[in-house]
Amino acid sequence: MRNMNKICLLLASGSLITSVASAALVFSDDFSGTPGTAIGGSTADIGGTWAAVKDVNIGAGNTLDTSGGGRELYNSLAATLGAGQKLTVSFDTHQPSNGFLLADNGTGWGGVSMYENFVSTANKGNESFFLGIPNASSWGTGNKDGLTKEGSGDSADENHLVFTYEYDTGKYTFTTANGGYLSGTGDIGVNVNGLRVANGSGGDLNLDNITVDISSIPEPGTIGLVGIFGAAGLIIRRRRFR
Ligand SMILES: [Ca+2]
Ligand SMILES: [Ca+2]
Repeated sequence: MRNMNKICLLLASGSLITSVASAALVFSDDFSGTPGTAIGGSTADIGGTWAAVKDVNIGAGNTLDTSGGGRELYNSLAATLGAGQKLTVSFDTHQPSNGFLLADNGTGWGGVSMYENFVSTANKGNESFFLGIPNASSWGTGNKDGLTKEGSGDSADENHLVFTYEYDTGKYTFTTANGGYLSGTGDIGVNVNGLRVANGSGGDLNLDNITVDISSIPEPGTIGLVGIFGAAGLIIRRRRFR
């Protein structure tokens, strides 16, 4: 009976480990600085300092609104995605002040890209995942690191976009607020550590905020087995030394 109690305790501690293996915000910015001041040189709420190749000021509604030209801004995450982990990128959007969410010339684009091996604007590393308006269509993914270039069918300006990527499997999903859903398998083992907001060819986007989360992918099966074998090992050792 005492041994059963010990097994229960060990199993309980196993499940505790699973729930503690938690999520961590590695980037967050809501552009809550003074409207009209440059985003380049400002510090994200979580993450690094925005580095601008083509800068833009904080919009009147505390957003990053690319309206008025091509923008190109970079930032770094507080941690690098690695083995056993899942990346979740979320951002909320509004209609750009110039109204051109979808470029009227059929080639415009705009979005948030996740970068691998990002160091600085002089040493950007690789653009790994493009998330936004890939080419004058609807919210979707770009053809980077195994992602399929496709639109979700949802082109609403007011939106909430969420991208997930599993480091070990390459599996990704992209969802929109109005039922848009894309999924697939991209490259495995992309060491995401930075991001870029950019637009071009007449496309625009208006970002209210961006958050990036890195979480451990729980392996309850493995942890459960470790718990059972650990308990069994303890009991066997206790019996031998009696
Ligand atoms: Ca803020
Ligand atoms: Ca905001």
